[in-house]
Amino acid sequence: MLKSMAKVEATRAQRLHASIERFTAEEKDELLKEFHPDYSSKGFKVLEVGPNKGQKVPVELAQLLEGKSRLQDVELDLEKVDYDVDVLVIGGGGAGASAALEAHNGGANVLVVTKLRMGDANTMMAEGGIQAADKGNDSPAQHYLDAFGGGHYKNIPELLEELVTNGPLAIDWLSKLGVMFDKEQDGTMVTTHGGGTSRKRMHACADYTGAEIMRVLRDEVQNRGISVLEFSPAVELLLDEEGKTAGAVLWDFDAQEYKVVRAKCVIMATGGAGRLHYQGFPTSNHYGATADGLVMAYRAGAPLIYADAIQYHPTGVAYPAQIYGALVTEKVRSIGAQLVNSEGEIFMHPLETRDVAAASIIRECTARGKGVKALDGVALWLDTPLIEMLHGEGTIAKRIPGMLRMYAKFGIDLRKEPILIYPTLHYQNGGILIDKDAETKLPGLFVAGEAVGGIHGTNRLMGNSLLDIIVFGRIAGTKAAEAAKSVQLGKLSLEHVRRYAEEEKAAGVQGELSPKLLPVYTHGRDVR
Ligand code: MEZ
Repeated sequence: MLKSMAKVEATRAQRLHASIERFTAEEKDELLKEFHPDYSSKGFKVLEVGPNKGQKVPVELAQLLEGKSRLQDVELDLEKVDYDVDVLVIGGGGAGASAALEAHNGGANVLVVTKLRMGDANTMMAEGGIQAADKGNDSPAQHYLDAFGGGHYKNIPELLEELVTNGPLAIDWLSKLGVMFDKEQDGTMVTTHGGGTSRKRMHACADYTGAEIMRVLRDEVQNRGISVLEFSPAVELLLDEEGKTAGAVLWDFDAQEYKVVRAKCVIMATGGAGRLHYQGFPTSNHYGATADGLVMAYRAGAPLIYADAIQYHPTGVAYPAQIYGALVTEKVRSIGAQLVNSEGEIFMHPLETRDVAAASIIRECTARGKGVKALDGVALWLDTPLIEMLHGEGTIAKRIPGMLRMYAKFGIDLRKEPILIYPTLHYQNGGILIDKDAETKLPGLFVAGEAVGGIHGTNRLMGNSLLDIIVFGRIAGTKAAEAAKSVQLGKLSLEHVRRYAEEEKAAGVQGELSPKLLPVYTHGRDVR
């Protein structure tokens, strides 16, 4: 490792202003097919039951989608309703909070339920920024083209249009609520590039963007007096006799008992799946990211889209072990750090889109044998001292203080030495299919945030996730509150869960108990 680091140091000055061509479309295609984990034949299983029967999903997700309901052998009295509300929001991250605020604005009686604490979510861990085309040289149309190309032209056009046209409004809404975006002396927003952007439209709060947004949204939910139940994950959706969404069953972690919520509309905002560790990858995700919303919605009949498209963030921590898999924000590259192999060579443009960058790093470490041994695997260098050579002393402390602090805890000063990285499981590009009102095929079920599929095609660009949680969170809240006004619910039912179990039995599949709720890190021993 030290010999290779010496090569990085020796080549730094000559690389300082070096530029490298982006890959051509053909090169990208080849690279992805050969090296991106989404193309692995081993990592996927074809579903045998449910609305996406016949389509492939990661094996770990299939285990849950084709799993056994936690309520399968439980006697529940659905006449005994513990909470009766207009709008139930499942999930306490940025999408859930935004949805709750707008549903509350719409006059609905809102209940937010969350598996861990309010704000324990991937939103909190988002670092580099939020995209919005609000500068003079930019436009939502330009933003659309960037995201459409990055998503391999598979983004659902009407969802992408909602995302980009609402971008400037989302920044304005957040600013007015109190989010402190980085500004120039004259008050204009500081904006930077991200992978695949043709304009500088990444707005940031240093490298704590998600934490700052979540701080403000959580405060606002609390200040409005919106009811929040923490440590109360939903385990199954409830439908009524006509098949309309009618609430959910919760598991109360403290009381160790099930609770019944009747709701005229439900907003699923349960986030991602990083803690399923697809193909053995580490993850940048928070502890609760176990695809619970996908499982519940799928079992109730809502189709998924692009559930086989997973995002591996190119720069996860590969060393030291204590923060293995944690996120090294893309902003580090956008402000000048280069990806460098064991020989001190640059091998790709630093701002390729994430799928291409991850595949290129994997190729360098495997087929080309130019990785650096780190812990039990191989890694590449991210040459961070270049940042201050380009922009002057103090830039790192000002622009990426979180990164500086994270590494300093382990005696690594990234102003002076490069860091070791490797792709980490970061985001599910796919999820539950919605329309532009954030509603699924299941009447009364809305979705927002990472649980949604289709907005980003099969590869999301940096900063479009913090944007989508706000845009579609707000849409879901507004539309659910509106819809709730005319909903007449019938008798609550879990008949769909029974029917799904029969379908599984007929197909001969039986995966794990699901939703998973919490990941297990006890080498096979479940200590719960
Ligand atoms: O959108 C993201 O995933 C993001 C901003 C991540 C990052 O690199 O900081």
